[in-house]
Amino acid sequence: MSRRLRLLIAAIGIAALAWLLFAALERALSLAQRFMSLPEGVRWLIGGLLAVIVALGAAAAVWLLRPRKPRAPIVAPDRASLESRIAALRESDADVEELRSELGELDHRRASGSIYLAVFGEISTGKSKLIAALVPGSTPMSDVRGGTTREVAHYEGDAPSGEHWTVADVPGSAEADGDERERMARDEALRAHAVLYVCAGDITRTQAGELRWLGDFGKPLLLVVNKADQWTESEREQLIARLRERSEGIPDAIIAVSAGGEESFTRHLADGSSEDVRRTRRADLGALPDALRRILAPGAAALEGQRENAVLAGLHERTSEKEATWRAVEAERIVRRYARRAIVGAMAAVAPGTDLVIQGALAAGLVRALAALYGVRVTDVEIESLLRQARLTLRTGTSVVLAVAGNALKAFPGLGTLGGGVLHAFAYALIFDSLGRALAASLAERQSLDQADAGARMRDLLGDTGASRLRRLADLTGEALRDR
Ligand SMILES: Nc1nc2c(ncn2[C@@H]2O[C@H](COP(=O)(O)OP(=O)(O)OP(=O)(O)O)[C@@H](O)[C@H]2O)c(=O)[nH]1
Ligand SMILES: [Mg+2]
Repeated sequence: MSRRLRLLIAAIGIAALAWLLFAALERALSLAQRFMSLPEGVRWLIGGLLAVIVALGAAAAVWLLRPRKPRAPIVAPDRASLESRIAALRESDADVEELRSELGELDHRRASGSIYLAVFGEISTGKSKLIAALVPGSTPMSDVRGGTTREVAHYEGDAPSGEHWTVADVPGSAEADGDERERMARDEALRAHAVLYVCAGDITRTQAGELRWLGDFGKPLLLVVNKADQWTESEREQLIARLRERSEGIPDAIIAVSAGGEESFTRHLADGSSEDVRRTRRADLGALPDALRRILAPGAAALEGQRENAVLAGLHERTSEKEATWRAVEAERIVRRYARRAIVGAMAAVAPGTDLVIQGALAAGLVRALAALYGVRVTDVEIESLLRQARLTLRTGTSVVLAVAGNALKAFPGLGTLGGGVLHAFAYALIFDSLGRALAASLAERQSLDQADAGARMRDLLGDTGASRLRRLADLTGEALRDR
C-alpha cells in the first residue's frame, strides 16, 4: 500500500472518529437539556438510579481487579503425631517401612547440610540435559525418547552461590503407564529445598496443575523454559509473557534456557564444496545461575522448615492412604465376625417362617465396633435410630432377602445338608454383611454416622446378588454352621 493511500485512510479514520465524538457530545447535551426540563422529583429519581448503577459498576470493577491473595501454603501435621500414627499402623502389622525410611531420609538430609534441588517436569522437556549443564562432571542419561530417566538420581557439586548442593534428576511426569515413576518424582520434589519446574514451551492445564501443586508447599520455585533455541527473540518474549499469565505468580521467576540438544548446519569449505554437520549445541543457561543464587541465598538451614513441612505433608498423605487400607481390611474382619455370630444366632433362635428381625444387641455391637474403627463418636440414640431404619428397610425387603437366600441354597447345594433353618442363617449373613459394609463405606467417606447415606447403601447391598458375593456368604454360612 502506498504511503499516500495510508495517509488518506488515516485521515478518513480520524474524521470519522471526530464525527462520532461530536455526535455523542451533541446527544449528551440534548439529554442533559431534557433532564433539566423534567420536574425536580423525577430528576432526583433518575439521578439516584444512575448513581446506584455507577456505584455497582465501580464495585464490580474493584472486585474483579482486586489483588489475588497468594494461596496459603499447605500446613502438615506435626512430626510427633505422624510418628505415633505410623507406630499405631506398625502395631497392627501394616507395612510402614517406606514411611519410616522417609522420616530417616528427612533427618539424614538435614544433617548433611547440603542444599537439595529437584529438577521436575514432564517427560522430554530436557531435565537431564539441564542437570548436565548445571552440575559440571555429571552425565545424566538423556534421549529423545520420553521416559528416559526411570529412577531418581542425585548429582553433587557446587551451587552457583558456591555452597555444596545435590541436584536430583527425576523421572518425567505425564508418561503413559508411568504412575509409579511420577509418584517417585513427586516425593523427590517434596524432599528438596527448592525446585526447578522445567517445560519446553507453553504449559498445558496438567502442567499448570503440577506447578500449583508445587507452589502450595511454599518452597522456592523457578519455572525454567527449556529449548529456547527453537524460538526467535520475539517468540521467546511472547512465550514468557504467556507463561507469566498462566503460572499465576506461583514461580519466583520464569527463565528461558537452552540446555543442549543437537543442531545441524551446512559448512562451506575452501574448495567450494559444502557438508552437513550435526553437533551438540552448547548449553546457554541465561539468567538461571543468578536466579538460583537468589532463591538459594537463605541457605540450607533457613530453607529446612519449608522442606520439612513438605515432606511431612507428603507423609501425611501416604500415612492416610495406609490407614484407609488398613481400616478397610479391619472393617471387613469386623463385619465377618458379626455376620458369623448372626448366622449362629439365627439357627438358635429363629423358627423357620418367622419374620426376619435384626438381632438388636448384635447389630448395635457391629455399629459400635465400626464407628470406633473409624474414630466416629456415636450415641446409643443414634445407633437405635439407625437400626430402626434398617428394620423398616428389612420389613419391606424380607421377600427379596429370602428369595436371594433361596437361590443361594439352590446354587450351593452343600448348604442344604446343614439342616433346617439354613435359609434363615444365610438371610442373616446377607443382612449383617449388607448393614456392616454399608456402614463402613459411609463412615469411611463421611467421617460421621449419616443415617440416610448408610441406609441407601444398605438397600443397594441387600439387592446385590453378584456371584462372588453369594459364594463368599455361602462359604461363611457353611463355615459358621459347621464350627458351631
Ligand atoms: N533443541 C533442544 N533440544 C533439547 C534441549 N535440551 C534437551 N533437548 C533434547 O530433548 C530431548 C529430551 O532431553 P532429556 O534431557 O532426556 O529430557 P528429560 O526431561 O530428562 O526426559 P525424561 O527423562 O524422559 O523425562 C533430548 O533429545 C535432548 O537432546 C534444548 O535446549 N534444545
Ligand atoms: Mg531425564
